[in-house]
Amino acid sequence: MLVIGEKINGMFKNIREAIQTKNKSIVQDIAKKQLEGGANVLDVNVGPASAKQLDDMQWLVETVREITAIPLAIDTTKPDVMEMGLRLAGPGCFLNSTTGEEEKLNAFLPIAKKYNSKVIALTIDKSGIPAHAEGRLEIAANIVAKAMEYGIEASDLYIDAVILPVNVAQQHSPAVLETIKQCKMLCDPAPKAILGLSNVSQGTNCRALIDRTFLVMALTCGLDAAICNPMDKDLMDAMITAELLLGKNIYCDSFLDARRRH
Ligand code: THG
Repeated sequence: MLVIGEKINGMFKNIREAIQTKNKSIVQDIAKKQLEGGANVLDVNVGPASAKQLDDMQWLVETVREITAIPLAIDTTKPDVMEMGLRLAGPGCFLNSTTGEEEKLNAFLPIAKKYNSKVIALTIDKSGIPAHAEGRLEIAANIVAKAMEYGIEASDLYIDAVILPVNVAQQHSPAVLETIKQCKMLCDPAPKAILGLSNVSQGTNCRALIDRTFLVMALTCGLDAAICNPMDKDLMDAMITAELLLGKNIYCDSFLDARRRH
C-alpha cells in the first residue's frame, strides 16, 4: 500500500506556526520523520487559515524539496494553487484533489495532464457525499470516464470514497468499504482506491485504534493508498501485517523489519 504522510498540513498547529514564521526546520523535521516511518509520498496542505495560499504553498513545497525528491500530494481546492504546487514539485506527483463536479473536473484534469500527475478524486458532486455506495460509485464512474476523455489512465486515478468521522456518520464506513471493493470493477485496468484515513477518528477518544482497525478493513477491500500518519508505528505494523496476511509479502520471521527496509 502506498503511504501518503498527512502531517505537513496547516490544520496542525506546529505547521501553521511554521508557515507563519517561515521556520523551515520544523517542516523539514516532520518530513524526515514521516519518511523514516515509511511514507512513500508526502501530502502538502497550507491549511484553512492561510490568507496567502499561493505564497504559502510555494514556500512549503520549496522547503520540502530542499530535503527530499519523493513525490508530493499537493492538497488544495484552488486550481491556481494546485498548478503552482505541481509545477514546483515536479512530475510524478499527486493532484489532491478534484471532486466529481463537472467544473472541478474541467479545471483540474488539464492541470494533471500538463504536469503528468496522478489524480485523487473525491466521490462528491453538487449534492455532496452520497450516503450509500451506489451513489459514490456513480460519481466514480463519471470521474473515470471524464479522466479518459482528458487522456488520463484509470490506473493513474485514485478514487477517494471520503470517510467521515465515525462518531457523526457511522453508517458511512460500511458504504466506504463497499465503494472501495466495487470501484475496482468499473474498468480494466481499474482505478485505484485511496482514503484520508484519519478523518474516520476525528473527535473520538481512541483515534489510533479506530484508524488502524479501519485501515486493515479497507486493505481487505482492496485499498491501494492512504493519507495517514506514518509516525504511528502501531498503524504501520498493522498495515504491514495485513499485507502479509493478504499474501502481498512472503512470510519471514522478521517480516516487520524486512518490509521497513525496502
Ligand atoms: N482525502 C483526501 N485528502 C485529504 C483528506 C481526505 N486531505 C486532508 C485530510 N483529509 C487528510 N489529512 C488529515 C490531517 C489531519 C487530520 C485528519 C486528516 C486530523 N487533524 C487534527 C484534528 O482535526 O483533530 C488536527 C488537530 C491537531 O492534532 O493539531 O485529525 O479525506 N484526498
